Amino acid sequence: MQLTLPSLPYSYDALEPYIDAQTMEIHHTKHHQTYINNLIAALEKHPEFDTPSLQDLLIDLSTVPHDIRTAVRNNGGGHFNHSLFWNIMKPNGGGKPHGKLGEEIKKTFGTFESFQEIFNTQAKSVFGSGWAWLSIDNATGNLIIGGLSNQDSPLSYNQTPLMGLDVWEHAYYLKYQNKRPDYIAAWWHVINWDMVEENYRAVIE
Ligand code: MN3
Repeated sequence: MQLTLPSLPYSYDALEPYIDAQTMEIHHTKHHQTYINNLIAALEKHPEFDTPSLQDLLIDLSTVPHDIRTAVRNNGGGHFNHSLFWNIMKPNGGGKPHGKLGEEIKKTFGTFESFQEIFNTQAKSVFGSGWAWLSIDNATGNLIIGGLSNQDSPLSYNQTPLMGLDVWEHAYYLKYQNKRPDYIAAWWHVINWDMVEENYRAVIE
């Protein structure tokens, strides 16, 4: 399992003005790093536990020793979710998805705009800390938009995440304060649709 902080594929100020450099740096070097540190500390309590990949760990949390299961759920989820989050953003991103994902979004939600509206509503209505997700429901193969609390990962709910929006206050408070809807609106300008499409293809192909 990769238990080191992944490098960002762009600089901390690359997503300006939509996401500010200070937030990106603290989010990456402090928050994400802390999830990794706490995950390592939890797993060290059970050296006998044959740790699978992070993904497999989150897919089936029931294999995790009981006394560290919550720590693994929170911090393993934090590590996985943030690793995905950095990669589905890029400078000069945004626009609309093309290719198979674009087609599937239209098939499922009617138009890109209605998809966006449902996603925004979900992101705004996460109570407290959590994420909004676009995932594939593994049981049906359908696209699904949902909100999850804390660092829960769609992986633990029989879903495969394609993209997620971190709506913890630490993701936006320095620049947007209490105005989560403004942060959500700005975020659409930095989505890396090529990567979301790649995540989609990895599931369907
Ligand atoms: Mn975060």
